[in-house]
Amino acid sequence: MITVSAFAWVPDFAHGQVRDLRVRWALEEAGIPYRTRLLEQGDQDTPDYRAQQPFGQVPVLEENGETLFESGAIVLHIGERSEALLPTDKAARARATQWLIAALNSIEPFAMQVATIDIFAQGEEWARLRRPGAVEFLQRRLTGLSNALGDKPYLDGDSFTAGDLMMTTVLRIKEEISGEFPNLKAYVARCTARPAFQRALAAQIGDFRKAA
Ligand SMILES: N[C@@H](CCC(=O)N[C@@H](CS)C(=O)NCC(=O)O)C(=O)O
Repeated sequence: MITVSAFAWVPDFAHGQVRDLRVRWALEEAGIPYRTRLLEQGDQDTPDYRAQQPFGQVPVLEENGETLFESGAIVLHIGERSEALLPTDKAARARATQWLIAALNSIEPFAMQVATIDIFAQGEEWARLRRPGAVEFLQRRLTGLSNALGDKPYLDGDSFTAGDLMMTTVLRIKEEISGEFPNLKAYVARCTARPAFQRALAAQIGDFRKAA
């Protein structure tokens, strides 16, 4: 059975944000069962775990003695087993991959700039000076995304893909900013209303409660 690494404890603000959620969601969409390996403080720095994830982060997916890290790579790997994530049509599959990478490469770094300021640098003078520019840059990227989505239900049209899964998790990082765009707000609501997302979220929160 597949094992996904996750943290036993994170601060409250990170509940529902930790990146194992992406993998749980993909597995739920694909209908593939999994269990979790909950890391206690310090586990991420053991040589065994570092051999699986060089940066000591979650998630790692483990199956039949093979391991994979990076949430994007893992979601694509799961997607190879499920049309619910990656369509079989080659061109549509490439477009789904394109949106997944756009989420990670063109939006997430800018959402993370704002999130990092808000979480780790609150009250610092440099953060007060930097935040408006970081927000403006994120809004510029979100304007491009909002225009590309238009009034379609999903990024590639009528069908949900791995690209939507990843984009949704990235838009949730600074939901109050992505929510300034009505179509992005509705898109996140549409994607997170999916039963697979709801199960994944409940499972992540449930693991934090169990470990508490
Ligand atoms: N690019 C990585 C990022 C993973 C990541 O940032 N994981 C965070 C939790 S959301 C983590 O493990 N942070 C602890 C650390 O960096 O030491 C991925 O998408 O898998």
